[in-house]
Amino acid sequence: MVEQVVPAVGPGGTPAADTAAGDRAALVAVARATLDGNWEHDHTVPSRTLYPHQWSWDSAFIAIGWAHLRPERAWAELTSLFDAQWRDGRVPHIVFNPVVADDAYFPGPAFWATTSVPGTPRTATSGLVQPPVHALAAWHAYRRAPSEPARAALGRLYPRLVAQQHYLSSHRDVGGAGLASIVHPWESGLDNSPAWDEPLAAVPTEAAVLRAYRRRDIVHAAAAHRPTDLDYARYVAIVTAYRATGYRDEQLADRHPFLVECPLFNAAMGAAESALAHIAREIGADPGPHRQRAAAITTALVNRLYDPTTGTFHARDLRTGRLTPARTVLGLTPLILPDLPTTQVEAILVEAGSPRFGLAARMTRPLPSHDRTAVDFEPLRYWRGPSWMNINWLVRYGLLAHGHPRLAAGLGASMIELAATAGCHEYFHPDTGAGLGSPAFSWTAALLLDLLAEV
Ligand code: 2M8
Repeated sequence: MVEQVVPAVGPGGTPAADTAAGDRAALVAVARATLDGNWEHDHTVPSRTLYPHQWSWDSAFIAIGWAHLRPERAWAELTSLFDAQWRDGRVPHIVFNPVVADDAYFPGPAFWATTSVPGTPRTATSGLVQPPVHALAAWHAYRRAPSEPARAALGRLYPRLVAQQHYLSSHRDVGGAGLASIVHPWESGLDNSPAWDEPLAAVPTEAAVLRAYRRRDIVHAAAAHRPTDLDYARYVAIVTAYRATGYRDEQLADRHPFLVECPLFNAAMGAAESALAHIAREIGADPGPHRQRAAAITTALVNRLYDPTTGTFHARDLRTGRLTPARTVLGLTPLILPDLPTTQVEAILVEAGSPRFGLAARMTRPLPSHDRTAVDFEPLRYWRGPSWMNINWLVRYGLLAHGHPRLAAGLGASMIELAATAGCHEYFHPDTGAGLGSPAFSWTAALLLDLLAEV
């Protein structure tokens, strides 16, 4: 059954679209109802139907929303995620809820088989990671609702955030240039982005893999909005290869079929060091090493992933050594780095303001996930065109960090308008603004709350 599209509903059951777009209280009520409905003991599921477990970068964005409503849940959210951190420091991209049926989500715990791997928690998890936006989110959540218990929670989280960074910089610097490689499109968070088309096409698949499992995503969402069966076969093949090594990273360079340096993943890793510097100062630790690492990651990102001929950032495929050609919204996200040089900041503003993305002080729709003018732009298929709240929130955060409040205000207003009209959907049609995917999606609600706190 395809999940029903539910309009945003204000208090008393009034559709939010009927209320004034600026009806802040009604929007807060919708966002609160979404987060409350998805809260599960010590974490928030992204969606009750499509994603019934805990997801790593979702929890980071969700914690920001809880900071506005119930700060203790922000810290519970991050703490439960980091309780599943592996001994090597990796924070798994999915933490499985043991009471949810194994076949409620594919690939479920039996497929990942992590509990028999040394150094893993008792709870079943995936073996992959997601963009390390957690330090940035923890610092942002703390600033939204500072208190003594919050500072204590931040202090307990700090060594775990440091271990997360250490895992990425030591185990995942496959290219040897100071950036982390992702080993699966799922690690990017933008799973189906055109940025992965070339490296993914080179992943060998066998016909047997295509038949050996049943997808659950297309039970809850329209198949035309989701990755194709061939994409899924490749996703499964990559996990199977990694799982066969016990999720060890030592031989990634020699054997692994998918190795890419992603602009967002590495921008998040650099921004995490800047956030850790703030956190360290707040809790009485030394911010110096974090500042140095933030500067080094920013330099490596510019050297490795910025293309002066296109004026934007691209992903680098380590199997071919080439930058992938797609101009996706990933290219704009290095703006979250506070020390990004002026040349790249200005280039990103040009790219973002072009017809490809449409950033302006007055704009109707938020940024799409892919270049609107590209032949492979697909307004309905996830991460290949639709607008997503988390990526727009990150770009807006970067605009503020680099002193562009008018552009940030234009982007923020378009984001609020989207949720006011369509509700807290997972993603949105980039032209019509229609809600797509899950109709009660947690990070949309959480980041809407954060935006509303500023208007
Ligand atoms: C989507 O990814 C999962 C796999 O991790 C899926 O498609 O089944 C992505 O949008 C990802 O960024 C997100 O974290 C996850 C849960 O919301 O869903």
